[in-house]
Amino acid sequence: MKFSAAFVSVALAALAAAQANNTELGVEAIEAHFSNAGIVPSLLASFDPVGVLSLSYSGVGDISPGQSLTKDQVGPTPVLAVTPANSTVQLTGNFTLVMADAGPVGTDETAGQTRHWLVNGVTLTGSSPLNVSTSAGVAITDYAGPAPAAGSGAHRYVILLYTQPDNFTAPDGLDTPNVGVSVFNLADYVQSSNLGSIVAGTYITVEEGTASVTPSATSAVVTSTLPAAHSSSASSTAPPSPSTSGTTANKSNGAGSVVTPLSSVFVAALFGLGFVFF
Ligand SMILES: *[C@@H]1O[C@H](CO)[C@@H](O)[C@H](O)[C@H]1NC(C)=O
Ligand SMILES: *[C@@H]1O[C@H](CO)[C@@H](O)[C@H](O)[C@H]1NC(C)=O
Ligand SMILES: *[C@@H]1O[C@H](CO)[C@@H](O)[C@H](O)[C@H]1NC(C)=O
Ligand SMILES: *[C@@H]1O[C@H](CO)[C@@H](O)[C@H](O)[C@H]1NC(C)=O
Ligand SMILES: CC(=O)N[C@H]1CO[C@H](CO)[C@@H](O)[C@@H]1O
Repeated sequence: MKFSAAFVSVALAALAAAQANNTELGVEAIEAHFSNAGIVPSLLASFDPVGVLSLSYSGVGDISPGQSLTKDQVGPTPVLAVTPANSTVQLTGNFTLVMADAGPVGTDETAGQTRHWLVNGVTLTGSSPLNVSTSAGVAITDYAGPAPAAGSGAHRYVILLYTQPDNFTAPDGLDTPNVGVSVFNLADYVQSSNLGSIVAGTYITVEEGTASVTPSATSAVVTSTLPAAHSSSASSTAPPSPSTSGTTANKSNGAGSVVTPLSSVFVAALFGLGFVFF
């Protein structure tokens, strides 16, 4: 009886630790996705988000990083929310929302990116997760669903939320609403306008037709190998046997996501502990 009580309390503590760090794991996972997909360092010199950006398309639901979607699926304006990494992360004030086409893996980003969405003065409302609200903002470029040229490969559409400090100054040409979709240079825009750091980000891939070029290979993200996956007692007893997420298959550039659901970590921990104690 003593053993089983200890077993249950250890298991519950393990579950609590695992749940508390779910967002921490999500932050590390998206960092790994951006590196594996070549978004860092070619589009962004670095990427240190302080939260997880969730993206949802009506008719599809929540999108996982790098998920491959069709032109039809990405037609409607998506809904975004931010889950801060922890309670010390304060997200108040104004933010800028950007969606840029980073092209297929291996694209030379110095040539610029097609801008699919740009809103200044975005606010975050509610509590964790915070809704990304564009209603009080200035929509420089309204959301325009990705429609890459047929045969041009799997384009990576990167969605980023930046802090927008008081000294933010919209550069000429992107300082009034209703500017149509066009090519800009994200890095230059961020620097010249005094935008702050990236709060959170994610990306999707959209491909039309069959690619005539073979994109550079990318590797999958295995969340069980990330540091946060080893920071709780639950995952330290879990075997490294991730299951493949059903929604992230990305045949075109191999940047699929491999995740270990926390519940399976917990179940594995239970079995591990049970084996020791009984
Ligand atoms: C909270 O999250 C931020 C951003 O990831 C990190 O820099 C900070 O160390 C975290 N603080 C705690 C107490 O975990
Ligand atoms: C957000 O930007 C608006 C102008 O677009 C400004 O009036 C407001 O003071 C800003 N809010 C904060 C908290 O910085
Ligand atoms: C946040 O968004 C959800 C879904 O769109 C909505 O149901 C909820 O009322 C929103 N909350 C706030 C505080 O805006
Ligand atoms: C703009 O404001 C931010 C935050 O207050 C500050 O860190 C930055 O140095 C300022 N940039 C310029 C060019 O003044
Ligand atoms: C939010 C939270 O409880 N985070 C914890 C995650 O785990 C680390 C230990 O690896 C703690 O230091 C954090 O406080």
